[in-house]
Amino acid sequence: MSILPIRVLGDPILREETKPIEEITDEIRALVDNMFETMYLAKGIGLAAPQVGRTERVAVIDVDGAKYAIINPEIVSSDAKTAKSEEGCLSIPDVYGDVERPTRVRVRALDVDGNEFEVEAGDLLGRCLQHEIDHLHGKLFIDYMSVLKRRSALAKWSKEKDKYPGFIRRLENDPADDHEHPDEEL
Ligand code: K1U
Ligand code: ZN
Repeated sequence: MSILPIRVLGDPILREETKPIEEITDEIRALVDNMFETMYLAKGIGLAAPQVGRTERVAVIDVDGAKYAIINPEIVSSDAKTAKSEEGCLSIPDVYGDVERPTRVRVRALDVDGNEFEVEAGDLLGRCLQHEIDHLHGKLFIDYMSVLKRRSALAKWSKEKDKYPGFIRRLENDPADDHEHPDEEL
């Protein structure tokens, strides 16, 4: 498996609409595996394809062990009630802000075997599903912030962004993970 570079705010791919996946190939399954590995290393709870430079409609999520790969997801219903809570984004490191969203959503998607499933969720999982599906439509959490709060979030980002030349965030593997395991073959 591989750790994928993460695209950060300013890379135009984060603003593009994704393309539905017509056929779930082994290459798509490998992409999903690599996205999970990248998300875990980045200590995120979700990751969408545009964040790793891909235009396919797929995202991965793991909120407290509720683990999903969502292919061609759609929100089929959302609660009329909304709630505000703080969000972050692996593509806008160190910037946080409150986002108001429906408290619960029902999402229909395909899994990696092409089977349709639905998940209904509130709390952090419901919020994460909405955040990831937004990514698949070129929308970012900062788009929901008030003009003043977005301005201050972007001011913070303008101090951070030079750390990411070419709008690329390269994650560092923990060197402790690189030591050879005694049972591993050379
Ligand atoms: O898509 C992403 O950028 C991942 C993002 C997802 C997300 C965070 C917070 C609310 C909704 C969706 C992250 O995982 S950023 C990391 C983070 O802020 C976080 C990590 C663990 C628990 C809560 C937030
Ligand atoms: Zn994000």
